[in-house]
Amino acid sequence: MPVEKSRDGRKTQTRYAPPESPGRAKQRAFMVAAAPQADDLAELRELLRTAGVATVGEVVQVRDRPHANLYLGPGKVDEIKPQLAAADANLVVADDELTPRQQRNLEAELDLPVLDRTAVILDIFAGHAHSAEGKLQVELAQLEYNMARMRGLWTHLERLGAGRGVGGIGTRGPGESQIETDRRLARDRITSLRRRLDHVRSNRAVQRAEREKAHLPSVALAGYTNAGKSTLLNTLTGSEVGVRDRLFHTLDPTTRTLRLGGRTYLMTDTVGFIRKLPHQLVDAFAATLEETKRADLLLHVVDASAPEEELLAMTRAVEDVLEEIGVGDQPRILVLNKADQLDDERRHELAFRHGDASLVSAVTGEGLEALQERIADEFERQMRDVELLVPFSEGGTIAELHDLAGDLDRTDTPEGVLITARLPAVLAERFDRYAVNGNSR
Ligand SMILES: Nc1nc2c(ncn2[C@@H]2O[C@H](COP(=O)(O)OP(=O)(O)OP(=O)(O)O)[C@@H](O)[C@H]2O)c(=O)[nH]1
Ligand SMILES: [Mg+2]
Repeated sequence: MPVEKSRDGRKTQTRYAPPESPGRAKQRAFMVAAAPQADDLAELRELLRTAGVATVGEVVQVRDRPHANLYLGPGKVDEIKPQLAAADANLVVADDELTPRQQRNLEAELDLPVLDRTAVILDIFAGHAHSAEGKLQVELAQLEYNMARMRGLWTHLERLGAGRGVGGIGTRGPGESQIETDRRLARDRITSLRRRLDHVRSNRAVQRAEREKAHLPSVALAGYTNAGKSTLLNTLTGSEVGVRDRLFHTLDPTTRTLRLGGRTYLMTDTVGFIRKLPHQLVDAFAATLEETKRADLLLHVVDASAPEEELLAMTRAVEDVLEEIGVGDQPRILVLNKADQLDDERRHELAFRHGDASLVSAVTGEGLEALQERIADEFERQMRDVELLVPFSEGGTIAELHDLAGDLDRTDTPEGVLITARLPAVLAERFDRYAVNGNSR
């Protein structure tokens, strides 16, 4: 074994691996996909880039559905072997979630580690989770993903054991019992994670209940990952939420206050969506997306610099998940972001195809004033005129009304403060007990 001296004088041993040549990525992934139509795998490349993996080649096999045992057809698998060698790939990544069997067989055939899209996404989430809840959610999703694979490994070993006579009457193969133990440990861990998540969530429910007591009208930003949701939140509310040209930068919902026309709103930034979102994550993040469900108004943010077909696919992917998690039919505004990236022709096309959308740029500020007016209008449409008599002792209520109504008329009378204002209908009910002669609508 060669012994080298490192620069600080300590001796280091290098095992097998030759010294890395500078600038050469450690993980060199070759991307494969079995898809009904040709695809350029740009999104998988972005996912890998976000995960810190270089891509050195790609093959898409057009077929109705993936091969049950191998994902790609056997002929295709033979065909790519020399390509993998030529590209010097040390990792193969499939653009779909593989069954444990597909993964195992493909690894055996290609003699390289094989990962799938779900594993890449889970890895990114694991790297980006900061809050206690986010970390628990990601660990839970990872365990559930691994459990399925362990089960595959387990039946695999069982078969090996049976075939080779490992074990014997009444005994279990050592591999098998180890995996049984691992599975039991994983199950215990899943139970404990679920319990802790419940606890964290009930805390968040308390916070939310408090916010709801304040009854500020709320707006949620939802949309595909990298669409510019956080940037928009920052520009509109003057905050500094993290923004990066990476997928799934935001995992935890962040709420800020937004002032529009003298009124206060709450605006929440949420986790981004992606096509073929691993179902483990949909489950894990359903509670986080609860914020989206509870918002009075939804801004669906789309990256308008994408080609039309991709834009439609991204929009659909988001709508599908929203539907899946049971987001009802609360009012939404489609926000086409990154307008600064568009030429005149594309602007016209967008105006023609998505006439009711707001075209904005969170970076240059273009269109934001109009968007703010639209937000205010949405709430205005559901406004009620109220006339209230609030006792002097209830200063808090008066302050709250100022916040909610922006402009209001107040007259001091011997019985208290007489207030006339326009309030969002959902909030107006709260003040019914102060109503003078019933509130007019
Ligand atoms: N040119 C341009 N770039 C933008 C605009 N808005 C956002 N970006 C860029 O798009 C990238 C993603 O922005 P984010 O705000 O992090 O996107 P996000 O939707 O929050 O993404 P996730 O949190 O990953 O889901 C960043 O590099 C931003 O600078 C825009 O209006 N114009
Ligand atoms: Mg974000």
